[in-house]
Amino acid sequence: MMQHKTETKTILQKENNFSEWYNEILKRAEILDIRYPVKGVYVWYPYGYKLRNLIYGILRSLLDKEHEEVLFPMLIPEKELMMEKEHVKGFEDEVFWVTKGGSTELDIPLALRPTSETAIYPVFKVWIRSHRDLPLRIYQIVNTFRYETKHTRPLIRLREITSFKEAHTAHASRADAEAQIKKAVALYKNFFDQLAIPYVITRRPDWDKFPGAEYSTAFDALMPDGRAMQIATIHLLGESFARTFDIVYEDKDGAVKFVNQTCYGISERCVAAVISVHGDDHGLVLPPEVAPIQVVIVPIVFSSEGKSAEVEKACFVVCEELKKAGIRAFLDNSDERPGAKYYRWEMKGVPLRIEIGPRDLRNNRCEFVRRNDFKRMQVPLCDVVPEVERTLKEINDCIYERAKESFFANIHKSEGAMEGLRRKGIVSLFLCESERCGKEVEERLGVNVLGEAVYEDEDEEREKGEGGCVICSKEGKRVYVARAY
Ligand code: P5A
Repeated sequence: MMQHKTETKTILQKENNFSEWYNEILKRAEILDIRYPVKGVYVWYPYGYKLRNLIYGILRSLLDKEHEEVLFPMLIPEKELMMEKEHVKGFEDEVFWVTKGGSTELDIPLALRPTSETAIYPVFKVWIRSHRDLPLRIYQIVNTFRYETKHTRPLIRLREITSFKEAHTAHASRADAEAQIKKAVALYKNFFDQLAIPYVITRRPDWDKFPGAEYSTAFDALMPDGRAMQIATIHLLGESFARTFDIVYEDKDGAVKFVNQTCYGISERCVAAVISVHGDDHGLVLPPEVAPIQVVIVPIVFSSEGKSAEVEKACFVVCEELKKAGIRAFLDNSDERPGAKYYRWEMKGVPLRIEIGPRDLRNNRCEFVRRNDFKRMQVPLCDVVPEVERTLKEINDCIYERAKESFFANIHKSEGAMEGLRRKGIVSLFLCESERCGKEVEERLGVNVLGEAVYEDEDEEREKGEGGCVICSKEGKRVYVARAY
């Protein structure tokens, strides 16, 4: 690990050293304990789990407007799992099986859900009777299991995904299902905007869509090492699962029709994105909205003076005022030296630190230190609450601006041939729709084809346009490619 000793702390270098930085931050900020003795399976620390819950709280509040939360079983009978052909093909190598109860072989092997289509849709069949039952929109946040054979990574490529948010919807018509796809895209945009995470939205190429889907739309964020990470996907399932599981409804005119379905998912990769995109050499940098502690108050007492009752009291009063205003404030009145406290709370990404010392107190003020840029400002004690509220908003804006700057600096447009294209970040180039050309680009550049950009908003800059495929020169469309996680 690259480390530089400074007076009070050890700094971790994020640039050019992302992988080590990431693992070290998970440990030092107490997000995830990676010492659990099963590959691809990890333990949430209390602090990490608080962060996870605040992030998922945003997701829940967005979903709850139009979806209802449910909880389906984790075990799926072999027969159900195997019913949808495309779906099985996509997942068969990734399924964990339960084959014994004690020492008895089970009659029917049970799969640990890799995702829950085949657990949920047989139940949709009995829940849905008439057009009045539609649209049906549910979601659950559960653990799912995938026997990943690629390199596993905490929060990013897991064998037990602990925080799999999956939404499943059923509609009367294809148009309704497509409208739901648009809503899901808007919902996810809103979610990642609140996390200050920039992304591209693409239509995945046909050979890379979700098994069983007609098409898949994906959100990709950019990690600090220039690799893209798929942070959300939205799938139009159409009638494929409905036909397999016989999910029908009686329409107004008495006709019996198949439902049209969508599903969309997010995992704890969204937590990985928050950590990776915003963090710096001092540790986590958390958007205030999801920071378990938004403000830490540190009394400044010099060792010669010992503890000062006045300073401690002032700190306590400030902390209580902040809590009363609904701000997650914490008073660190432990015996550690201020330097050690700064180090700890910087590592944990607390957006704002308030320092109060004897001299501040004589002047009826305190000092704010912003985590994102270490900017200091003096604030009258009587203005603390409104100034904290204002500063937290400002910090959020700064974090987001910085993230967007670095994101857009790493999106390149290529006009010409493939040569010299092996750059960091996301590159857009012209490609035809054939799998052969797509795979060749992937192989030659060592990238993944993310797909054609999807724009919901007409005002957004259009990357579309047509040009010759970089492989076969036939008519192609502009698609994004990137090395991917
Ligand atoms: C959509 C929800 C599905 O499973 N069924 C229900 C659909 N889609 S998906 O693309 O396969 O997964 C959804 C998102 O989950 C993340 N993800 C993972 N995260 C961590 N570890 C893994 N092994 C893993 N596999 C998938 C991705 O962000 C993906 O977009």
